[in-house]
Amino acid sequence: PAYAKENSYYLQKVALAEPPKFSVAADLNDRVSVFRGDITTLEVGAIVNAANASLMGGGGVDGAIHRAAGRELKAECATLNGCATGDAKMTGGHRLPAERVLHTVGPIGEHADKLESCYATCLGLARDAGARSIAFPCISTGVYGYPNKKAAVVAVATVRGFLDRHPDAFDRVIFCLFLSVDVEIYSQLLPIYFPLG
Ligand code: AR6
Repeated sequence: PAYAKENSYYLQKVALAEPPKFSVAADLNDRVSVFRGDITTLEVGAIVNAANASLMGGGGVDGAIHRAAGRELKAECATLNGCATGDAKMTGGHRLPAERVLHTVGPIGEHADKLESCYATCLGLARDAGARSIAFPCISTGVYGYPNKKAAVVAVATVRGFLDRHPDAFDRVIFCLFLSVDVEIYSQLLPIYFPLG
């Protein structure tokens, strides 16, 4: 996908222990936030679904989204011919409060380039569709087994890279966290990637 490449800089450059140096330091903090809870409750421009290649539903956040959105979502997904790992496809939100759903397929296991591509592709598609806000679950960290902290680094670094290049693309990018382990990890990472200045 076209959006993935431009963010690679941050992934190579940034080591966990070492705070990165950004050209834009302080003015993006108000664009990101953390929400702890169920992503299906969020009234945003787009929520992201951690789907599988069939796009026909499953467990975890995928199951929750399909239950909340209703059978019309599954009917729309059935027209999309599935989705490759690292790519994303968009549908309406149907009965969700969110306007759209970006269905992305995370890697099974630790494949940073594919996970980065999920985040970057969703951001690009949501922006192109006119969404002003987008909420991400912790893609691949459940059933697909990506280690939580390594996945969070990819997530936060990719969002940081995208917002550096497109600072006005979104009013808000939300990391929707479901587990306390992720709350702990993101509360450590976000001040590093989005320093207060
Ligand atoms: N809102 C927000 N986050 C949630 C919710 C929710 N309602 N429910 C679970 N999570 P997973 P994956 C968190 O397993 O690893 C499915 O069967 C969860 O705690 O949903 O990408 C698909 O069909 C975890 O932090 O997604 C695929 O087959 C995160 O969402 C496969 O699982 C992701 O966990 C995808 O696996």
